[in-house]
Amino acid sequence: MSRSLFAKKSISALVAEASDTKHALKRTLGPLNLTAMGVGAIIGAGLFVLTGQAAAAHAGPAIILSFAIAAVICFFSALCYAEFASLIPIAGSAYSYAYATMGEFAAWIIGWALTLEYLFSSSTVAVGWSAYFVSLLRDFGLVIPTQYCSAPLAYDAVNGWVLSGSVINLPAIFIVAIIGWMISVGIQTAAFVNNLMVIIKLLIIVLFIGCGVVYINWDNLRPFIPENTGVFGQFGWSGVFRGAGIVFFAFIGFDAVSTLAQEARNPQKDLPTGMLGSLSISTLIYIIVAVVLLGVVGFSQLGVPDPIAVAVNALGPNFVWLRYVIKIAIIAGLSSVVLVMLLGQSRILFTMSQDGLLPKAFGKVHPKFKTPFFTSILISFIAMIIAGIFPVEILGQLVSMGTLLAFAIVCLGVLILRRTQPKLHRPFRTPLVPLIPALGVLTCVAQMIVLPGVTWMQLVGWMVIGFIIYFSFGAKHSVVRNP
Ligand code: ALA
Repeated sequence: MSRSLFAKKSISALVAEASDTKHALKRTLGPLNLTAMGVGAIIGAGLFVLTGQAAAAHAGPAIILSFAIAAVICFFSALCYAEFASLIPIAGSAYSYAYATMGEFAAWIIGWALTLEYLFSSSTVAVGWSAYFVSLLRDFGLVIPTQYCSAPLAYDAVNGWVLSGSVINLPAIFIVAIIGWMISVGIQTAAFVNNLMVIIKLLIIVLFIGCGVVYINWDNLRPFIPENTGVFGQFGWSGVFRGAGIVFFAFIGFDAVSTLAQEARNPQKDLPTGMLGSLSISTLIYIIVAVVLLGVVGFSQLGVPDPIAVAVNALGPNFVWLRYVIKIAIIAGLSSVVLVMLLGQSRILFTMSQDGLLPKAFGKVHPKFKTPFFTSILISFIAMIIAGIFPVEILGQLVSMGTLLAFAIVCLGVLILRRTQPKLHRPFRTPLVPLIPALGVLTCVAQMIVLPGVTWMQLVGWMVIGFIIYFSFGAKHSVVRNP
């Protein structure tokens, strides 16, 4: 039994499966599309919602430093992802990398953790989308009653889970439904819509920077690291690190590019470009936006769900038009995150099914749309339910937990494979091995340790569900174990 848990798939078998025409997805994505998919997944609620709150409560102007720290941690993982993606360009992403290096059980754990990342982040961002959408409608005099646009469940440290009095978050369900349908009926349509939304998102960010930069009051950025209040995490250096933990969410998504491996025209070269390119673009944007945001408005005013809107208001009456434009663009920008995350989730389950770890229906390609139709519809439905009933903070922390676990295992995988198969031809090589992967593992684990106890409990609960599914189905039907 224990030997079977460590059953590995050879890299050549993995690569051969990807070219199996019976389950072939359509290869249409080039480097630009892949980079756009990365930017589509990365820039979202982290920038448009969390930046202000993390600055106001934890880091002050030094949120700029928090972004830089979170970026460095993500680069460690991205460089490891890039090596694997060029070596094993499979839609299963980190799940497949673990299958090749650590065996089936580790692969299952990572696949299940990735579900926390992709499925739950699409729901988290849909909840952020709902807030901006409701606020935009309100600007036009249309009011959705609060009980139909917020979560019926709430969590607080004292009482645990309680009913909030709301009924359901309808706009969050609505956006997942639309995007879920879009990804189900064709990758080209989805990529086109994503590109459009990414362009809108980038244009508005450039517009915000362009308008805001002349209004920066450099005094707002002093002192750069406000003095600690005496409580760990409230300003000072501990606040900078706590801020980095929060804005880590803003970088999640570059790895989703690797799940599109089987739809990339030249995956070995273009996946590393897509991942590292989109992460670099996003890092640059985050730091510049943070400088402008905090320079225009003092950090103490930014503890709101729509910090960018607060900064635009501060620009004065000449910029009233920008308020509406910004909200519309942010709504588009958040939609693209939901889109790429749902895509990523469907591709992971698709691959797990082909390995026999999930029922065959998950691996079926629709004859006309050439997409994993059943999986796409099913996960969209589940994401709709999660988005409709859960509050955003709980979802966000859970996403970070699942992502960090996946990142740590990928970094560990690079260390293992370099030792076990040093001679493999790696089209992209992580630099400075073992330093970079080792730092990747350490920094991810350190960030996991500081996440709240409740998130750990949820991770354990999630994993227990995963183990039940694995031992009752996956272990019995695994293709590797029962050839
Ligand atoms: N990085 C994505 C966002 O910030 C998940 O919305």
